Amino acid sequence: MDAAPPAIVVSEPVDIWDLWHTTSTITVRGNVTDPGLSEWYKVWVNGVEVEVPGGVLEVAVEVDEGESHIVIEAEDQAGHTSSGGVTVRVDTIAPDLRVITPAEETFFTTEIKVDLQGEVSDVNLGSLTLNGQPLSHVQGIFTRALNIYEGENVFEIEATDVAGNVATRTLVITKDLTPPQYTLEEAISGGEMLDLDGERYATGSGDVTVRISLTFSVSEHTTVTASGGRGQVAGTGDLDISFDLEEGENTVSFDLVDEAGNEASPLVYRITLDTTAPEILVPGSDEVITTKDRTLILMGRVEAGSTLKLNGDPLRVNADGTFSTQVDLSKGENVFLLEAEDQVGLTSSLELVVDRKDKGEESPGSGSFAAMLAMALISYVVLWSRGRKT
Ligand SMILES: [Ca+2]
Ligand SMILES: [Ca+2]
Ligand SMILES: [Ca+2]
Repeated sequence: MDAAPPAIVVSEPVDIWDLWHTTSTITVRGNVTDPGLSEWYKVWVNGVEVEVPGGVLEVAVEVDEGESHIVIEAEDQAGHTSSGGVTVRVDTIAPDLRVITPAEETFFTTEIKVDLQGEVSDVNLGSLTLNGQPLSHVQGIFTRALNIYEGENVFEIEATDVAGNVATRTLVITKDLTPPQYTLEEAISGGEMLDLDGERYATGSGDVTVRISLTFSVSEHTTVTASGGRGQVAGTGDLDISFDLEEGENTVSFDLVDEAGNEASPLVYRITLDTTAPEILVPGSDEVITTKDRTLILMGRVEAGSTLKLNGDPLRVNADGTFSTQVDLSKGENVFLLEAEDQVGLTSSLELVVDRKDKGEESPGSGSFAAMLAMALISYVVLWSRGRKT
């Protein structure tokens, strides 16, 4: 006769109030035996019948987040029932740990302190630490002024719940007080570069765009910005910026800034592009000049900075490009050859023919040729200045 109900013994998990599990699948192990020696008995775990071969109980149970009781029930052939179980605590969710300030976790600064503010939450929050030391919080809100030293500063904030789930935020704050250092290399395409008394000049055919490439070899991560929307480049090592030259003076300034915001002293890059041969302008030179005078004041203008030769001999040119000289005239046709060379070596020439008539001969126009020439030159110079005004 079967007089005793089945006996339930749970060996795993152990019911300890502060033992938390980090998984929702719990393996229940134990023994269910029937001292009454029924031919058979049945076992249920959380209402689901399970096999207990040889009385050995081993079953995986899905439990909810938080505290749950796993119920084990048994019934023998004689109708005796018994129940047992175990209470388990499950927390599978790591703390929600957020850094509100600073806004970025990795950045550069020149500051001596950075304010840390953040928030942590977990239904079973355990500890909160900063670099391994306790970090106090009020209802999950924490604040701390972080001291920042030259170089890299690493701050690890770690929140752990009672089950051992961990959330970590790492701040890498680099303090940098040194502006970027750099060396500069220049290259030109579509033309040729010249150094004239320390000033940069470039020349070309005028048909091909002349382009300058500057390579900044920087000592650290740097952002290089060229003025006038000519480009921006950021990075380490060699940083290239290229831009087209316009005829005349090109002035481009470059700002170099490191990641902490330190600025190198700005580079002002100047280069003058000259692809134009020096134009020689002598009023009245487009036709044969006739005069009865024995001398002629030869006046005109050439590109500033050019050298000028008159029939092979150097002729002084003023800083503004004007020139003037008195020439002797022979009877009949006098040919004057003006040859100009500008600063970049471009050349041009102008031939002037003056016909000196005898005193008795008719000469066209009224007044002296020199007066006519002077008038023409004045109007020409006015026009020229207007045209070149910048
Ligand atoms: Ca948790
Ligand atoms: Ca720096
Ligand atoms: Ca020129």
